[in-house]
Amino acid sequence: MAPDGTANGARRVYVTTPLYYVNAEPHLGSAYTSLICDTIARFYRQRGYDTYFLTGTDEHGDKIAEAAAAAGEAPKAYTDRISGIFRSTWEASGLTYDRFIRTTDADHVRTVQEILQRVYDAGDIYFGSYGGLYCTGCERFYTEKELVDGKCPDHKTVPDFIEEENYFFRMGKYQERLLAAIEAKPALIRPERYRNEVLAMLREPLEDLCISRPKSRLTWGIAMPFDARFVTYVWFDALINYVTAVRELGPERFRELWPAAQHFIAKDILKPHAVYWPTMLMAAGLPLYDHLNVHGYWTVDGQKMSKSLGNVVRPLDMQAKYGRDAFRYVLLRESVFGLDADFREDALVTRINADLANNLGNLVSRTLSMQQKYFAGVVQPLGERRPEDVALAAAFADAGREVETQVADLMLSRALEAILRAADHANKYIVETAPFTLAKDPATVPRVGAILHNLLEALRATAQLAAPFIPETAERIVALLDLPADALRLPGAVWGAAFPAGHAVRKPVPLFPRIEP
Ligand code: ME8
Repeated sequence: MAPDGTANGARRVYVTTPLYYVNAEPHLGSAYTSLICDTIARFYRQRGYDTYFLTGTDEHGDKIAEAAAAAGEAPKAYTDRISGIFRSTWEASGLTYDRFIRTTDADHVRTVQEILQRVYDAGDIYFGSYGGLYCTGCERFYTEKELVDGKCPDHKTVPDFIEEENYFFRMGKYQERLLAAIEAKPALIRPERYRNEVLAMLREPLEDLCISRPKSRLTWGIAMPFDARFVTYVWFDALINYVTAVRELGPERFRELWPAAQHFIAKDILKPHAVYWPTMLMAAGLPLYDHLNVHGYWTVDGQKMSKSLGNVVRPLDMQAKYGRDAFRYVLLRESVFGLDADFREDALVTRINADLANNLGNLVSRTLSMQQKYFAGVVQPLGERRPEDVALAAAFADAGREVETQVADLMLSRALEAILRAADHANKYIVETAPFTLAKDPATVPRVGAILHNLLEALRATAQLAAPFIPETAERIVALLDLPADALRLPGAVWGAAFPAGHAVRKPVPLFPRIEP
């Protein structure tokens, strides 16, 4: 991996979420992947990278047709409605995506058909008959070996035996090439545990993939361009969205952005992204994505989240109750990328109080209130730097370096830990330098001004480092400091150069009021 975590060190990154099925509304799981992607996109944008961020909805196939029927709606009306809920939820969550794509969009339908035709013309799609165990929930055939006690491991239902004529993609033909690609680039699929899982899958012979559904059984799909009696299998359709979005930007943008693609998914959809998708790309003559980033699963109070258990966590409810940044902070802080995590509302409250109210919030309010009290808000000269001032600046420089390496490795919780550690250092600096005591003696008042100036720099540095993770808070801090919004851009001003002589900062307002548990 290039040190900056992106393709060949080219300062470009193309971030994608999965296209969520419209058979459910946004919940903790989809919010988590989307928030991670937004954080990564903001992070690289802040560093001046050419960044493109894609999200959207997956709208074809059996599962969606069934959900529409259950809701008593036509598929088109149903998918318009639920897709709209996803879009408005992400907008209300402050996600900075460049496009919200739907698999029913005309440009996507066209791209899928073009790729199908290309692969067909190249001889990698053939017509044949197949009988197998089919899980409607997963929309795929299972081998006996993959089933657990004869049931789908995900849906715990017994798959139906289905035999029919269909089109098949010669996936098996690409097994060796895929293996070689994964071996040649260790970070292609990360973290390593998922790479190993894929390598284990590829130790078994790779079968061809059934990529059509007869219209007699399913009409809600993209028509096969070479045989109108069939629609396209939903995964062969949906995965192509990642190409559709950047292809629409023109050939040059496609060449630039596509090799910088970083897909973010959870482990549930590892096989389609790590096996189907790269082999499809090979057959279509396209380069592979840069990284497949796979995270774990959230449970709620130790249980799988489900409608029937009534424990579905809704992002908009959480944001209304605790605030956008607080919810976002907790999800990013309480999980290690790649591992499962458990969501508990009491732990969320503890985390908000400890990190955001006590540590970060206090630092902001103490600094700004002393600045008001002793100097009517006006920033004082920095004076001669003492060892404790140098140590404070160094703590933020260290945090800055740590944030870079941790984000490149997707360790967002560690990056946040580093930022909060620096903020904690600043709180301790207040205790140790005791400006409130020094302010009582006119002879030491200039030192009070210098201490507070250092603290204002600490606030600016905190806002800058935290901006991709808790963007609204970062903007509020910068507004309280009365600095222009571009103070959040990187690289930032050197320590001591951000506040011109005579600059005044605002009165404090509480950023994160303590929550009573
Ligand atoms: O699979 N914890 O859509 P989907 C963490 N349409 N993440 C979770 C989660 C949980 N409990 N539940 C869901 C599909 N997710 C296909 C994708 S892509 C071309 C097509 C997140 O609506 C996580 O990102 O079932 C997971 O991979 C995704 O939602 C599955 O979304």
